[in-house]
Amino acid sequence: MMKETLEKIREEALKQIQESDALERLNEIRVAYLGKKGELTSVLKSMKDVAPEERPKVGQMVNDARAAIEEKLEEAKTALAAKMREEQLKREVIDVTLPAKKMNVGHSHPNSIALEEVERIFVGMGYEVVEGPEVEYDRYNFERLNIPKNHPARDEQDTFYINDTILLRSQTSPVQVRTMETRELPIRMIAPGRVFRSDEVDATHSPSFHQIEGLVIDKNITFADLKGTLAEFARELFGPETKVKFRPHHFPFTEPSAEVDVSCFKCGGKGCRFCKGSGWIEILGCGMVHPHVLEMSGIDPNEYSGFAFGVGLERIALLKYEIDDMRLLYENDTRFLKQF
Ligand code: 2NL
Repeated sequence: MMKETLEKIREEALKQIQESDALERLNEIRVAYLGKKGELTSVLKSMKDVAPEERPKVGQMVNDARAAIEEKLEEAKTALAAKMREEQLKREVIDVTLPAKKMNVGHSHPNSIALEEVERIFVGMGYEVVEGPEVEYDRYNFERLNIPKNHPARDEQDTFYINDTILLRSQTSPVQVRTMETRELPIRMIAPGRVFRSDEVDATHSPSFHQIEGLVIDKNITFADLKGTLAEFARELFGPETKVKFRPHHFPFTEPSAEVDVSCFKCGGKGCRFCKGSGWIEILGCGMVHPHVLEMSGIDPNEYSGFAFGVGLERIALLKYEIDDMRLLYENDTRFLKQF
């Protein structure tokens, strides 16, 4: 009778252990069978109903059952822990063959490289690099440069106005005007910086781009000085064989004025796809500073004369690095930038 009961308890316990799939469940089974109020313990408690001569035998059977259940519990626990560990390792698998993330250290922008080159050339000729505000008075941006009210360049369609008198500079000339107004003469300076025009974005236009203007003012400065300076600049920037060509032009702030072409540095002037067959590439505008412009900044045009020029930084960067779309300069994609 007792033996059958024990057999049943033992079988039932082992079966439950076999079927359990969690450590918590194994613990519940331990308590249910081996705990203070567990089934095996209650069998021991009912020993008083067993004949005395039978007691050692029954006691032995209870101990055997307990040992068997404990052993199975231990086995199941070890097996379950191993299984859980294996599943965890599968879940957290690391693919050591994946390429490592590269350190991205950035790169100088083509504009910056081109600007440093231009600055190096002019600093080498004794020029100062001067900077000034990007938000300007229309007085400095237009009036003082001989661009009167009603001039088409002042159109709200082309210039970003903050209010009636303040705007985003459309050129860096106001930096030169401020310098003429405050500094001792002579002046030899370049003014690089960001400028703004109300243009739609396309391959050659942007509402915000960069310009480098140059200004020299001294006694006896002539157009010959301008030609010599820009010819040397072109040779240093595009190579020693580079020729320059001055075409008459009009700017309100210079007289006479010219646009400057350089011989194509790709084909040497024979004509190619790059210079659209002409052999020449336009790079800048220049001229002798208008006497009225000097006067408005307090410089006597009978005593002093000067030349000035303006060049687009993006234009130089696009040409020099053979980039065919200006928009690439503003995306800051390092795959593009690191090519220069
Ligand atoms: C162009 C033309 C030019 C100037 C800018 C200038 C500045 C002062 C006085 C006189 Cl303070 N002139 N600047 C002169 C001629 C041309 O720029 O096509 N730029 C992209």
